[in-house]
Amino acid sequence: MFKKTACYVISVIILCSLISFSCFLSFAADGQSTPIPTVRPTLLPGICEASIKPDFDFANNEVLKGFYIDGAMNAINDKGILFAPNSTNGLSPFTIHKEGYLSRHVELPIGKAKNPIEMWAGDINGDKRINIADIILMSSSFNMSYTASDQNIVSDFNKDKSVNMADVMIIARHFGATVNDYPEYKAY
Ligand SMILES: [Ca+2]
Ligand SMILES: [Ca+2]
Repeated sequence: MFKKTACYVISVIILCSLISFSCFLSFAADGQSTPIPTVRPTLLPGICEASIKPDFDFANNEVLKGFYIDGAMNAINDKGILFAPNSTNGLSPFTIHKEGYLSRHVELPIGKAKNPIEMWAGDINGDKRINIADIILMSSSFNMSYTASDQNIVSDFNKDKSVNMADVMIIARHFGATVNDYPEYKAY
């Protein structure tokens, strides 16, 4: 009788242990499968950040200076970093300008953009296209060199203090293009 009772008690203990262990495993499994909250772009106003640079190779970081957006002249610093408030719909349309460059319209999501915004040099007269009129303007300063650090010759795209064939090659990259020829900007 005693043995039978003992066996019963031991069986109950083992059974309870198995049930407890099973519950623990179930809980642990549930814990693992609980989806991690996804960080989603908020639709509230925020800050967007992106780097802006010419699409040609350059050695002088002076070329990164002078970009600006409408209504926020200081939103882009001298290193070409745009840091600006976003609108309420999650995307902010900006038009980026710089003297001598084709203006570019972009929409930026909130947060730090991965891809730089590339700008095309060559629109010297600012008429939203790169054509022969810009070449004629460039010819007026062709073969011109200068030394003054504060002098800004628009046709000197690579800022090597001289307007020469290197700048002609830069303007030739997108000769014939208008502001509508930029590809859609992908931030990521
Ligand atoms: Ca032009
Ligand atoms: Ca140059």
